[in-house]
Formats: sequence, structure tokens, C-alpha cells
Amino acid sequence: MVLVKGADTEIIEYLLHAEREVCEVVKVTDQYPELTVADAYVLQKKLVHRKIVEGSKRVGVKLGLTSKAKQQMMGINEAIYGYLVSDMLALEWEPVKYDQFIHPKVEPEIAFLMGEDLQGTNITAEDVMKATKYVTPALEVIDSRYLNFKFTLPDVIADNCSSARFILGSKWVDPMRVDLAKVGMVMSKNGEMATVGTGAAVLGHPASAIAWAVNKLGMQNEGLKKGDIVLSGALSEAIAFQTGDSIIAQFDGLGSVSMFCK
Ligand code: 0L1
Ligand code: MG
Repeated sequence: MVLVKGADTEIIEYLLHAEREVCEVVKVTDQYPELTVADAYVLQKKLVHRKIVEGSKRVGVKLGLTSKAKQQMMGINEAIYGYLVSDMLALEWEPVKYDQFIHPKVEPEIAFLMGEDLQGTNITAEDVMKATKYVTPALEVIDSRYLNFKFTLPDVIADNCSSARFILGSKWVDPMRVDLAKVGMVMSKNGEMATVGTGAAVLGHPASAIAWAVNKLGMQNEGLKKGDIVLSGALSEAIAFQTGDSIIAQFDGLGSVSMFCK
């Protein structure tokens, strides 16, 4: 860790304060330019631990930067992962409140519900599929705490990968019954088509993306637990939304998931 003693606590407080007070902040690497990706994952873990100490429950894992386009934009060749906690879960039938966000965007994803624990450093997409009980369409609201949604890789990892909320569809499907790489998706805003994508946009196959994350977690002696929800990565770019907007993402063979912003 390149950080001086006590700086980790200071950074975590800084990011939690930005989230609680709904205010964007200057990115961490402006003050700590030597922050590495490994340091950032340590900070992320401590930040999530703070949320858990304060009463949230760990409910799963999310992947980010899973599309080649996003990776190229950031000049990287690897995805990132963060954690989902209980107070990020929003419900389809309850509007999300715009004033709880800084500059939110929403993106369509396929969520996996794990039917078994999964841990290791040699995990394949097939292992992920076997350990999955159901898949369902999901919307992820991302809301970077950083000024103008701009950050470096260590910044975004420390900020738990911009996580804010996620919404799950109500239809749960056996993952073996759908070719997840071929699933087509259309996301609309206020009845107008906004983005399209396919499951293959997520590192070739959403289960491959999850296998990557499990192998990363495995190196830290961690893994997925039975009952975990995993957001496997966006099928298209994220779109901004405002009060009064309604979003629906329709996935071939999986159904749809929607969100209204109040
Ligand atoms: O879930 C995501 O793909 C977001 C990861 C962080 C990058 C971003 O905020 O755009
Ligand atoms: Mg996402």
C-alpha cells in the first residue's frame, strides 16, 4: 500500500460522505497519484466493510468495464469487480428517487442467482453456469461519486465501481434454457429506443465475465456464496436519466425489467 498511515480511513470517509451527502468529489488519485489497482481493491473492501458494520448486508458481486468499448475508453484490458449490498436493491414497483443520486446513469445487465458456493482460481464459464440457479434481467444504476463521472481505474475501484442501485426483473429463468451470449436486448427511455446490445458484449458471454471475477476473488481467498446475486456487466452503454423518466430493458427469452425515477 502506497498510502501513509490513516489515509485509507480518510479516503473511505471521503467517499462515504460524498455518497451520503449526494455531492461529487475530486478523484482520490488527484491527492494520491501513486494509488495502485491492488491498493484500490483494499480500499474498496474496507469501504464495503464499513457499510456492513453500519447495517447493510452483502448480497453479491458486480462486474464493471466488461465491454471491449469501455475497456478501450479507459485504456485497460481487464474488467473490475465490486460488491452489492442490501441497501442498493431497488424494487421495480417503487420509484427510485432522483435526489438520492449525484449524476446517475442506468445500464442493462443479466443478473445471476447462485445456487451453490463457487470459489477457486481455475473457474470456467461452465462452472459458473452449473453453480447458477436462475438468471434474470437487471438494471444497474451507476453513480460515480467523482466530479463529472471522470476517474482513473484505481479511483473507480475504490469507489466500489460506481455502484448505486440495482433492480431485478420478476421472471427467473434456468440459465441452461437460454443462450446468454445470443440474448438480444433493447433498452428504452420514455418509450423511445435508447440502446441495444447482446449478451456477447459482456466479455463474450456473461458467465465468462463471472468466471473472471470468481478467479480474482479466489486469489483473495474469497468466492461467491449460494444465494449471491451477481451483476455480470452491461450489455450496452449506460444512459443518463432524470426525474420523470421511465426505463425498460427487454431481453430475448428473459423478459424485461423496468424502473421509474421520481
Ligand atoms: O457497472 C459498471 O460497468 C460501471 C463500472 C464503473 C465504470 C463506470 O462508472 O462507468
Ligand atoms: Mg454495471
